[in-house]
Amino acid sequence: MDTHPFGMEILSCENRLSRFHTHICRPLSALKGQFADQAAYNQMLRTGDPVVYEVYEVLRPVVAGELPHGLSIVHPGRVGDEYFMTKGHFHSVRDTAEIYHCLKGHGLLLMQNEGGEWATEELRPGRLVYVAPGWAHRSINLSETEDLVTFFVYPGHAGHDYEAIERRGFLKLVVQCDGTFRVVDNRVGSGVVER
Ligand code: PAN
Ligand code: ZN
Repeated sequence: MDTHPFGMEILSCENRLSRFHTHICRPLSALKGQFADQAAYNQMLRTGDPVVYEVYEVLRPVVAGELPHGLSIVHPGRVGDEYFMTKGHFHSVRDTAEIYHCLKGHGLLLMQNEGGEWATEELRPGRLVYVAPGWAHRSINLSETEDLVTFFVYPGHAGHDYEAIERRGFLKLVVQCDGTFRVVDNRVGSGVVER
């Protein structure tokens, strides 16, 4: 991989970077078990498999001094009352942070740590969120119409651990209620019902 400095553009109109290595599209079918309303999830899949989010990433060598970075685009939509969102993950190396900078749209970064604490931070254009080391994170699009576009950067040796979230979900769900969003308990996440 090239070890020289480089520059690039964030192409806002097209929601992409002028240079990147990977472009991942996550369709609804890739989020099996993540949305609480499974009947709504299955129903939605019967009529298609919409792209829930996309990621453009500039990869870097897997070492502590590097900074992989990219653009995350969560499309608008809901499964039942629950907004479209990313899978969410811990970093494999727990002691690694991340920065998200919102460029477009309106969303939430939902976070939780292994001690059972949780937090949300709103994402609006110009707003930055610092995901502290040890906190799992998921981006959620609260808009009915607009994409949620964020720029992220994290340490090169962080790695991604999806398993804990896939197994138990997040402690909280973010749902639409009376025209606004609510953060509610995830009864599955609390272990009351097995997913
Ligand atoms: C981001 C996320 C991106 C997609 O690059 O990977 O927003 O979310 P999932 O990885 O949860 O599908 C990041 O947090 N990297 O560490
Ligand atoms: Zn991350």
